[in-house]
Amino acid sequence: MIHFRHAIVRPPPASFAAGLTRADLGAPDLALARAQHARYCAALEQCGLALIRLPPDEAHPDSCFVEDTALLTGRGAILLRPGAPSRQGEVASIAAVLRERFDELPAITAPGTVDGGDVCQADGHFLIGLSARTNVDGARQLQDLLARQGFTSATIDLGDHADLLHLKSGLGWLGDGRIAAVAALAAHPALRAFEVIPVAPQESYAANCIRIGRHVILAAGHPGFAAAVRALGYSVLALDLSEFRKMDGALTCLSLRF
Ligand code: CIR
Repeated sequence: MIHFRHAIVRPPPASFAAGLTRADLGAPDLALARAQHARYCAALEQCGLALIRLPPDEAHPDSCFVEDTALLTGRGAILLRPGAPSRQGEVASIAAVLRERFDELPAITAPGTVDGGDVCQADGHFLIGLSARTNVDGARQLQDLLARQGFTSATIDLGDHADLLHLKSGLGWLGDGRIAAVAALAAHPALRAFEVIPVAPQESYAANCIRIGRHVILAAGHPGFAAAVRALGYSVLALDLSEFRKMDGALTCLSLRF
C-alpha cells in the first residue's frame, strides 16, 4: 500500500537503552531519540496521516518499534507474535487499540512467531522473511490469514544473510511495481515480478523506506539512494534516525500505517 490515512506511533520509553540490539554503535541518547521520533511523527503528518499517539510503554524497552506487533493490510488487521520473548508483551496494548477499529483481529499463535519487520506488502502480494524472529510456523499461519483476505504471498529465507535482522532491513516497497533492495536480496526469485531499485552496500540502511502518496521517507545520509528515488519522480523526506539505528531500528518499524 502507498495510500494511508492513519498511523499508530509510540515514543521511546525511558528504558529505551535496555532494548535488544546487535548494532555496535553505542548507547542511544534518549532525548535525541525522542526528538528524532517527534520529527518522524511530523513527517508522517506532512504526508497527510492522522496520528494515533500511544503513551510510552516503560515495561517494554523496544515498544516504540510498533510495526513488529501487528499487520494492517488495508483489508484487515492481524496480531503478530514477535520472535523475541522480551517483546511479546508489547502486543496486548496494541491489540486494545486495534480492537476499537477492526471487527476481526486474528492472531499468530505459539509456536509461531512473526515480526512485522519481516513482512513487506507489495499491493496484493506479501513477501515474508524467515529470520531469527519469524519462524516457518508463524509464516505459514500468516500466509493462511493473508489468503483469507485475498492476498498472495511468498517467503524469503534470510538464513544466509545474518546481517539482516528483518526482511525489511534489506528491502522496501516503493509502489508502482518497484522494490528497493540491497544486493543480497535483489536477485531473489521472489522479487522477479518487480522492478528492483538497487541500494548500494554502503547505503544499505536506506533500503528500509516508506512510500506514502507522492512522498518517500528515507533515512538521511544516503545521497545515492535519495537521488535514485528523486529520479523516479518521488518527493524525498530524509530523516535522521541515528538513535534508533543504534537499537537496530529503522523507519518502517516506528509506525503502523493504515
Ligand atoms: C529489536 O531488536 O526487536 C528492536 N531493538 C528493533 C526492532 C526493529 N524493528 C523493525 O525493524 N521492524
